[in-house]
Amino acid sequence: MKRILVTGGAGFIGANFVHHMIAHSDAEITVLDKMSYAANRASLEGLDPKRFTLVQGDICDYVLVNELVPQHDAVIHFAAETHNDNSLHDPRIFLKSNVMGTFELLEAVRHHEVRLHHISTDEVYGDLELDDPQRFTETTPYQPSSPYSASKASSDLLVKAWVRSFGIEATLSNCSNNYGPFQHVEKFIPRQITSILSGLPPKLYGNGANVRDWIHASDHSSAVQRILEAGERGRTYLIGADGERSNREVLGLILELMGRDADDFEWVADRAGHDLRYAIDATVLREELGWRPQYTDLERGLGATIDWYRQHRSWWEPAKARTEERYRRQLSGEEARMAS
Ligand code: NAD
Ligand code: TDX
Repeated sequence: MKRILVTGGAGFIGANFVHHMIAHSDAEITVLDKMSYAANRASLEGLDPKRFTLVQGDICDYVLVNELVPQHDAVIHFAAETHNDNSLHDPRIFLKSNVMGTFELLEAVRHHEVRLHHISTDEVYGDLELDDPQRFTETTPYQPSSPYSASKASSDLLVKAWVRSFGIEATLSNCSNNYGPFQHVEKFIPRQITSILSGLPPKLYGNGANVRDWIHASDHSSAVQRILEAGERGRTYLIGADGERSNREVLGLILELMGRDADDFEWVADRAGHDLRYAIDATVLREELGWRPQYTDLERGLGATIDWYRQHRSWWEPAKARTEERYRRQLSGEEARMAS
């Protein structure tokens, strides 16, 4: 697989994947990214121009998509609106990019007979009780909670329908919560790290008991590469690294690693419809495709991530004030709604 089109490659996981593939394959990569607020050109700086091109454009653009797709051997589809809090305040763009954008790509890979790998999330399965011994598997029924996860579930179902009805050459993966370099400051871990670096208090939603199953973005990349090499057409693979921790525990680790007191944060109002717990069983990927995660020590991974944000202030500082202002607006909108 020589020529790869990576949608959303200027975002967090897409950029990590591009760096991974440049280092661990001989693929030539084109990134198609509309450069939304979540994208950052600096995440792709320094890549060899013989092997890497960035095209600014929208996956909903039929003409552009049909020009680019046939020039490639595979499309790896990361592009999406990805933040749950935003989806609660302005869901329209989530349906447009995540559902209609995926539809445009599906039609293009069908007509041009190009392989597709669709990137999705464990959030399509809804949530688990804290004491549930079950984890999500490839056969767990879909039960999304938020506009974001419903839009991702919709896109997954479109991919499955295009496999069955049109025989497209596609695979899917649903991954747990990622962390690592290049993650936008709106997301939980970078928000807390960059708040501490900016002299602002970290903010914990609800009672902090919600559990997320953390995986380093590099492990997500190696899993996707393995699926590209050996995944079976039409199959879904779950990606996770057994990293379940409560939000309170993760924040506690960040505070400790950054030399702060354990209670040096603020409790804030809970997210509407907040999923309680996600947990992935990645047995199929491990046993059938022989994939193993490498970065499973969360404390070490968080330490390295904190160092990265310390050393890359110019990467995140322009977005920080804007993001905190957006959170303030969302909160006051929520308060006004609840008062009326
Ligand atoms: P991100 O928000 O950091 O990046 C998304 C990228 O997609 C941005 O660069 C944005 O500009 C681009 N994009 C959005 N709409 C587009 C459009 N219409 N046309 C072209 N480009 C567009 O997201 P991320 O965290 O890197 O997530 C990438 C993918 O992985 C998403 O599909 C997401 O659902 C999935 N995922 C994320 C996580 C996680 O923990 N972040 C976990 C599992 C799955
Ligand atoms: O300031 C915060 N305080 C807080 O307690 C923020 C931003 C979040 N939280 C909580 C909410 C969640 O329980 O932290 C947890 C993680 O929140 P997010 O980073 O917003 O991630 P989540 O909602 O779990 O979704 C993420 O993982 C699955 C990605 O954003 C999705 O794109 C992916 O599909």
